[in-house]
Amino acid sequence: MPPTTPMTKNSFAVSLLLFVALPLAAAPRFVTGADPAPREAYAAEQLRLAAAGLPASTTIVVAHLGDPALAPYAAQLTALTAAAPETFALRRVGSTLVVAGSDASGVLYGALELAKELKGARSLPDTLNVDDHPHLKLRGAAIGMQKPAITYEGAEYDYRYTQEDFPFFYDKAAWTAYLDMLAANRFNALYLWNGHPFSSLLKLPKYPEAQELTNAQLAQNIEIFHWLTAEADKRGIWVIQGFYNIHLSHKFAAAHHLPNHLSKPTPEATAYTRYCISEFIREYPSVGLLMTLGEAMAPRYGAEWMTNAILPGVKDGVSELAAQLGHPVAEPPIIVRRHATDIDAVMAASRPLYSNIDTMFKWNGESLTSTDIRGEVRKEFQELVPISKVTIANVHLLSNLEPFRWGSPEYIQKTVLSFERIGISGLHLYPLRYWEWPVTADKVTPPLAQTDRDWIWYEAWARYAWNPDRDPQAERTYWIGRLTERYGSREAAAHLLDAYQLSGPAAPTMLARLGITEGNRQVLSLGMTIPQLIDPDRFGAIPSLWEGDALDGERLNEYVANELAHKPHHGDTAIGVTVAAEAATAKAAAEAEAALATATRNHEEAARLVTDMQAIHLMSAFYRAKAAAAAEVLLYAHDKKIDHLDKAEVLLAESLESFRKLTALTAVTYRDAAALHAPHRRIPVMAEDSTLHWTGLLPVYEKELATFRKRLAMVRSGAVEDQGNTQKLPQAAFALESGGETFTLTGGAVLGVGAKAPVVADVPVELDGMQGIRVTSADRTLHFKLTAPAQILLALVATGDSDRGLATEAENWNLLYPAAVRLEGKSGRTLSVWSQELPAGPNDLNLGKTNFVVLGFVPAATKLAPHAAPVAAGATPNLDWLFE
Ligand code: ADA
Repeated sequence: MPPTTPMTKNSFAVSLLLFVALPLAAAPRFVTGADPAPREAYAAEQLRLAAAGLPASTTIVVAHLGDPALAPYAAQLTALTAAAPETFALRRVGSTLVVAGSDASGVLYGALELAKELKGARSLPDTLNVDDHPHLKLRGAAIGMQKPAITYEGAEYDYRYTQEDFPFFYDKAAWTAYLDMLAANRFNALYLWNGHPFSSLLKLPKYPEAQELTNAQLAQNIEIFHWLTAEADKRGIWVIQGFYNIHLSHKFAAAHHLPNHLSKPTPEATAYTRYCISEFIREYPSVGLLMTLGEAMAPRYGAEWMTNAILPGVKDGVSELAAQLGHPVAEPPIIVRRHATDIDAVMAASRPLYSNIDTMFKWNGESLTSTDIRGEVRKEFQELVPISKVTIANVHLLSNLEPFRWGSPEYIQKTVLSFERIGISGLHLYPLRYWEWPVTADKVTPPLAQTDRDWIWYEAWARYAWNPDRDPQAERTYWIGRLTERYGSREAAAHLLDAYQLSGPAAPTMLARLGITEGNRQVLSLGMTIPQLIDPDRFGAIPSLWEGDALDGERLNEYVANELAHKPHHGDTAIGVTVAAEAATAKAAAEAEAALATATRNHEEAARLVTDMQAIHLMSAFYRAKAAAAAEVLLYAHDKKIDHLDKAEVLLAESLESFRKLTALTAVTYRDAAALHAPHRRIPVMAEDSTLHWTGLLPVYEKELATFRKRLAMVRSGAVEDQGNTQKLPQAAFALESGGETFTLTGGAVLGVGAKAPVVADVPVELDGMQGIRVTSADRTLHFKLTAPAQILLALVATGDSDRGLATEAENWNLLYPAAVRLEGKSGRTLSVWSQELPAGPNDLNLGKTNFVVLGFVPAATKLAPHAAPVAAGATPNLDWLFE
């Protein structure tokens, strides 16, 4: 409340005047429901402000179905039914405006809609006859209570809620503006992500040793979280707190001599987590819970953990709450992610015990790559639909869109239409720069707010989550209207809309056809090296990246194979998408430039849109030339004709020029390329302070071209060197206890059981003769003992999604020897070797559904240098030496 100031004689006179001029007492009469929920009261208040100018004879009725206030209008409201949540109807009946909701949220949306319509109008609308309802049930935005770097005792995702780490969490004015924005866009959920939020939000009296914050900080957090959830509730927004499993309070872990993260349940961790959850439900009954059952916990423990820790915790909380309130309490919905767990087992075990479970799955991984999905990813979504109350598509991380402005309404509309076709009924939307909420990476002081810069990102997703079935022509008019409000002229608005739409598909299509991963291991805008383009598999390419894309097409290797075989190309090819992206983004940049000349408002932001469009264009030009260069290198590998390398040299130089321009531009416009600065970001190079900006990559690409020129000279002179080690690796002792059988890794070795088990054709010298373990147990679990800490060497033997399993679920595996073990068979398929350090003593290895084979163990101290294997006949040739 603003402080009241004593009234002087003069100010009294002024206010009297105002009173006369603005007949406040004569504002419309409001009739609200008998017992309005907080969101109905909030809505009525917004409407009261917007309707203040209407004639005093107006009556405005605001109520939900079943309330006597609506009884006189029953005949006009026959279509409204309580069975359709969040629905509203707006009517004019004589001099009465009726806002009727199927429930409190319906009232909220109806009142906000009418407020928008009236916008201070002085007369009643001639007619008012609106019926509307949402298509997607859950429409949520996410915020990370996480930071660009891992800062808390090396534990991924764990951050304490403190003023130092998350100043925005304590800023009530900023929250209010954000929540108003969400409500205006009809978002009805807000997700907060964190590893272990419980010790930041709860007192946990049973485990005083778990407390991680000062009493004062904890008290402030509890106060602010209650405030936030109540303010959100007023706006129809359900706050949902996310957590990972099994993550413990670090203080609890230390007191109990446990690691901060556990890969399997223990009785202590189960009791502690169960208690945290029950306390959370009791303290914050209206807040939801979103759980990631992996990544720390092995996928196979998901069901056990749900039934022993999570669900009992929820039920304890509900019964304690019921006892406290003296009446039964409904079981709240909980949300389980499909990520890094065996979701079928989890749901099969959980559903008989708890019916209110929603599920969530990543739409295109951690990037935006397509408006629809097919293959395995589609199937995985479809399997969730019948077993979930609500199936939520998680539009996660957007690693390929960072750091530029992105907001193609057309692209988003198509995507939500695909959601509907699949049966997905929830949207979970990440911000474009997740790891550094709430600011953008633009070099602007003070920093820009994401909600402001990326307004169209939020508005478009929300608009189509509410209703994607809208006429494209009408949509164009709508967005031009919105952009006109921002930039002052319709002409500028039309150009800007075209710029957004034209630039939209560039990053999605290029990543799907050229990239390594849809995960945040890769930052598309920083480019890729030639070895990454010609042999993405060696860098851990994830099949779901292109298999999840609904569009048929060819990756670069397939494109080249078809060229060589003189076969026709099909769909979106690696070369085709880059050519299209370069052309479309050139137009996008021209459109944005034209807008700048005609914008009459927000010039500075319009100018930043221009430089973003230019940057996306330069990035596309870089990829166009570089993909073409890579294709020439692959053709050379096949026919050894040097003119391919000559062409590659020209194209590579061209791509470097585009990158140089991109660097010069972004040196002025951006602080960095992507907000994740942790070292598991590896493509194009590992994230370090020096490689976060284009300026750090330019030398990499300059060196690449310089090296290539030197090697090209060698090729021309006929001196070509070979690659590969000749030293055998030392072995570490292990005792296999159960789950598999040992074998010697060498040509002819069988890597699994059964007739279809893969057979080794040849292995690099350093691995030849190692003692490995092939898995024989049905649940694919190995138990073994190590006498000393060792590095385990492992390969994935399944086809299809196997590599994806490792790359997305276990960041602690390192790709050691890409494409090193060649298998027998026509395809000449090669397996990559992955490594990880394991402690001495008993070990337990299980990768869920992923088929693997242990190739051997080497002492922990052995220095393992990742390198590509020598070219084996039939395998994808390794041409790194041309560039490195
Ligand atoms: C990957 C990603 C993480 C996080 C995680 C998840 O491991 O690298 O940043 O997004 O997935 O929870 O889905």
